[in-house]
Amino acid sequence: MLQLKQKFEQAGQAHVFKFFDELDDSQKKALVEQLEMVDLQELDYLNKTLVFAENTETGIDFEKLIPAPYAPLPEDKNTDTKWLEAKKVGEDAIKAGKLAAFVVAGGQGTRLGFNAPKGLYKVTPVKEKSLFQVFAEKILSASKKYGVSIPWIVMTSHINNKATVEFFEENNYFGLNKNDVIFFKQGLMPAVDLNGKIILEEKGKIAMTPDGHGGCLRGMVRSGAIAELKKRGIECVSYFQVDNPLVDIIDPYFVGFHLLGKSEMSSKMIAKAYPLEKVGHFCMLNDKLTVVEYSDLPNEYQEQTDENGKLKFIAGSVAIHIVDVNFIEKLGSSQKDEDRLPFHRANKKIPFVNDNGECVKPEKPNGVKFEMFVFDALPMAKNPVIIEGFRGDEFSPVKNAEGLDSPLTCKNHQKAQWRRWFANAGVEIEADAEGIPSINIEVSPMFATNQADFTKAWNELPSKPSIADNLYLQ
Ligand code: UD2
Repeated sequence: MLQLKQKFEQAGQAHVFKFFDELDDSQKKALVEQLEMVDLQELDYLNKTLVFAENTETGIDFEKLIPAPYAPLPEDKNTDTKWLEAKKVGEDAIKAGKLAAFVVAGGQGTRLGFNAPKGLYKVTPVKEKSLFQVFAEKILSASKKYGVSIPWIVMTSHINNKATVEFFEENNYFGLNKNDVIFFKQGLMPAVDLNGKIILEEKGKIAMTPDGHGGCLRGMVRSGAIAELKKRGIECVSYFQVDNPLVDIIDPYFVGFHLLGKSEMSSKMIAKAYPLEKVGHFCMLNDKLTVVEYSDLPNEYQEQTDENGKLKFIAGSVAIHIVDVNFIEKLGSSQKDEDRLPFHRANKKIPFVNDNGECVKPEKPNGVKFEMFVFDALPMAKNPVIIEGFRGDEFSPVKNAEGLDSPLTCKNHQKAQWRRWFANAGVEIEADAEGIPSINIEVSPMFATNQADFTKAWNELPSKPSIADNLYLQ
């Protein structure tokens, strides 16, 4: 205890003990446990580089950025030799049990205004399935198709872990084998005020916030998830975010490109829908693949066009990756700076106790939270591969309560996707100019998760349902 106090004093953080003598034994114990988790050296470094730094700009010379190369979608995936070869390689790896699914679901969904883990949000148009149910059924459907169990890693945070696990329990894991769903909590970082002092949230509690989705790398190592995957013979994971029900989780083409390219981390790019779309940009910087976040890239660069009038930085990063298990293990366990993800700062409103020991809820940002981003692993990856995905089949996130990227747009995009699949199978459903059908429809992942499988399943139906409002195919 004395040693701990000294350490915090030397680091200029002695104030965390300010109310220590007023605490009861269990509160004292809880605070000590929290403090023992803090890496003071790391915090000192972050204060120097991110909190006190005069220049908080990214340091990127935007003039040096060039668009990153990617494998563009061919006219027809099913006749293009390269894509067919990738599909075969991917399918073989999936059948051999080398792939696991991995969702990062530790975020707080503040923008959506939903007061529960985001994965519980009801997202489908007819059956109102939750995001977690959609993902579970996609994984279950693939594991039936390929005749293999596909483990699913779910990263939660200390805030939403309990509610997430309970939701899976209550729903019997949506038909998945309970042993194939592996939860782990992401790490925490102390939050500091604008002078770099750790914030006391209560007299006996410091403010700790989730360490960003990039925290998944060390989280997977520390929690033992990586060891479990290795034990099961898993070689790579299909990484996705909790807010995108359109994601094609088990995509053999993508797995195949990753393996054929001997890549440690691969990504899907989606052509940006409009110049200022809030996605990262795949760029090359000094020969390294880098994602430059929308908030870091000045508008003039986001809007730049080439001689044909096409957006120069068109490749949007939608947080869909295939990552090697060995690469995660290397980065997640390394003590070397060059192998570790950098932290970013985010200014936040963080409740605190004032000098009189009263709890205060600030009106404006009063503190700094430190986060890692998973895409910062790309410059460290060997042979990173990017392939193009078709937005209508891959990406429609639920981020905001209304407007762009909202529950409404997401439902419409799901329905438009299924209508396209129907049309391809020879069934026309009336739609507006954007392809959104006039009737409400839903296709369960258990029926099909892509166009080709849909046509097959539809043709095999012994009796076809009538095409009417609230049609549900399962
Ligand atoms: C992210 C990407 C953006 C683009 C977009 C696509 C960043 C900084 N930007 O933007 O480039 O790809 O997604 O939709 O990532 N999460 C955790 N733990 C955390 C923080 C987040 O698990 O501590 C999860 C969260 O649950 C969600 C995902 O990470 O699944 C994305 O988080 P976000 O909503 O903060 O990212 P966003 O929309 O700013």
